[in-house]
Amino acid sequence: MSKPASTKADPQTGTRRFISGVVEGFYGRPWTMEQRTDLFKREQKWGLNTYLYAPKDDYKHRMYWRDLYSAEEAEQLIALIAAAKAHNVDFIYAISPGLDVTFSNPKEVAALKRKLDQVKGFGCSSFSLLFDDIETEMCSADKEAFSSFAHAQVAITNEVYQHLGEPETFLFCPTDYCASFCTPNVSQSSYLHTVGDQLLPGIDILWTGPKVVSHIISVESIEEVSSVLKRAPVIWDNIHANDYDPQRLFIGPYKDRPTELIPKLRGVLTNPNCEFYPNYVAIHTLATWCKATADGRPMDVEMGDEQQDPRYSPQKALNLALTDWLKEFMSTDQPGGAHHPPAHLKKESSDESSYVPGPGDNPLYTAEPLTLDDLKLLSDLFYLPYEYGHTARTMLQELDWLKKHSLAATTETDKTAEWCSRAAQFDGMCEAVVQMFNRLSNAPNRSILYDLYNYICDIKSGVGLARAYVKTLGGRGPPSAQLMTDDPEPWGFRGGLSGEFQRMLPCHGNRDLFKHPPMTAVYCIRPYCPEDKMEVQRIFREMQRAEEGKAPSMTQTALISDGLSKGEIPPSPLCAFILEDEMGVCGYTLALTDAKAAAAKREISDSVFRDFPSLVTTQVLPRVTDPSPARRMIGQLLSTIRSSGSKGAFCELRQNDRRMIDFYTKLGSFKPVKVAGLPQDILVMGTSL
Ligand code: GDL
Repeated sequence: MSKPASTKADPQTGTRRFISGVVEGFYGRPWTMEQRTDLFKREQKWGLNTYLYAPKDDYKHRMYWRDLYSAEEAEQLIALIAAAKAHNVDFIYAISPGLDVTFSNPKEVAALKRKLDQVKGFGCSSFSLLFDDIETEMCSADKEAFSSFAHAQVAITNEVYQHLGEPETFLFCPTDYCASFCTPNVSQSSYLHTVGDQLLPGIDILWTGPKVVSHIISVESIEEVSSVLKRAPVIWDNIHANDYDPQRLFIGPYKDRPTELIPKLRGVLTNPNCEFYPNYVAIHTLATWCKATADGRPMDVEMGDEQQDPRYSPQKALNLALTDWLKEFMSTDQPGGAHHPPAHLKKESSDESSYVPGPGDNPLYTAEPLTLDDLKLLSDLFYLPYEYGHTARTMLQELDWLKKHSLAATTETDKTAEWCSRAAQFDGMCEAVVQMFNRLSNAPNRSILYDLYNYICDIKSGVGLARAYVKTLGGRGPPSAQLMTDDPEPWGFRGGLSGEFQRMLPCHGNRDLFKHPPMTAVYCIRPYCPEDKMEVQRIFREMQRAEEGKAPSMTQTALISDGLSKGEIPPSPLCAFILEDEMGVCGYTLALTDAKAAAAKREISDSVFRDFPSLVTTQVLPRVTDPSPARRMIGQLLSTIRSSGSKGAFCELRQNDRRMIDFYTKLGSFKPVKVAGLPQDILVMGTSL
């Protein structure tokens, strides 16, 4: 008898364990049974406990969800479920009926039960119903039977859950599975509220974070959604998913999810790259992350990154993963072992078939073995969806610099010494990519290589073109005219029709990750000083113009806080902060601890000041796409106001300023305040301190 899977309740403490592992939930070719079994072994070795079976393009998971499994398929699934058990991995069988199910038809509910009963008969005891990526409009029969789509989904899910005997693990994936899908937002989403209120408490809910592919998942965002869902979500993490772009692969570490999240979540399942073998890093680093707060203590004091997260350093986790992965690359997966050791290591052999060249013969082909640096470079080139690795960024920056500083004349002597030295360094970096490619293609483990092959070939060609271009700029190599027009081979114009379309779009190139790296933006929050007055005014005017531009016919009601932003009223001492990025001041927050005097001319009822004596105003330029710096800035301001003895603070917002209304709403603490006599276009939001 195998031990119970480890997501089940701990028999000693009775508490449910953190769900951790992998969801095979991507579009495209599903993994093979052999790969899945391999996955279970790894999960067990690395301390992960769950596998969610949800391959989007498997016939009987989604498109033909009603069809029962044939005897042959059943045999395979039974073996797979047994393999998961043998490795102490909880196998969760998911089904996606949402493409065409009629929720109100009892025959449909019966079909769903029949299918899941069949899988239960295969030895599976954990289940999941997925309603992601489906049409949200209900058919007329369902519209008659249910008051909303959420009600329909909840009804069928609760019924199936009870039919299966309330399994210990049962997951539900909502249609609005990330914040960006919620209307108008998470805290006001009626869909999520219905799910949270009516889904039976034993059912857990999947959530991908702020977006489908979330760059950052913050603690605040999880607290917000948990309060609506009335339970901690299980993260379905698409950070390493690559099914949306055939040129991208993600071999960077699990990152930008603070470990403080762990106690606030029910679990994390990563939905990684479609290619099985390159997921080594994705899964290994997730396992390291999950270990970070076992028992609430750092597992390995060495792992933490003092600056960022004391319990987990993505860089160190990556190094650990790559070191282990290298061993796997070097172990042959070919029957009989296909690896040829370098000739000088070959023992003299009497075996007729092993050829040893004679003195005048061609020497045998030898390739150097793959190194850890090769894998670090590979990871840097195929890092994460919102971030290139360090070397990749350097290469792009250098190419950019070399282009910009190349003189019109094309001879080498025209170039400065700096240009030449940087061009030589760039060439060296390109050569390292070629060498990495050569050593990878010699690696004994062919399965890993074949999964990587298209990607490394692609990057080798891309880098090769850039290299030739820099040679041309330096007056070496063929003139660029020849590079561009001389009847090139097809690899000279890459990307096919899709590439053609992309290059024709006006935004082509605007999203270069290295020019707008979301992660490398560094913000500084500092106290306001009188010299900032002009900058604050400038930002205020700029944002006011932007709002007027959106609704030009509306004359704007003057706000008390406008006086603060324009510098007509000075903020209270210590109650003003400035947000700066590399380009300069990009936001501010100002307050009056006692706003009553400033509001004297306005007819605001006294009750507002009784509950919220202080006034705050905040502006942030739209170039600050990351909401956290502004949140932190206002957090600092509120704590200063609190220490001044104030009970609460309010802000005035224009109804058409959706951006700032959204900002304050997402802070969570500010709530709309009813104020008698307020002009219609003004909204007041307040927070108690
Ligand atoms: C999605 C899909 C998922 C897909 C991923 C990345 C969820 C819940 N569903 O929206 O199947 O692999 O995006 O493209 O994430």
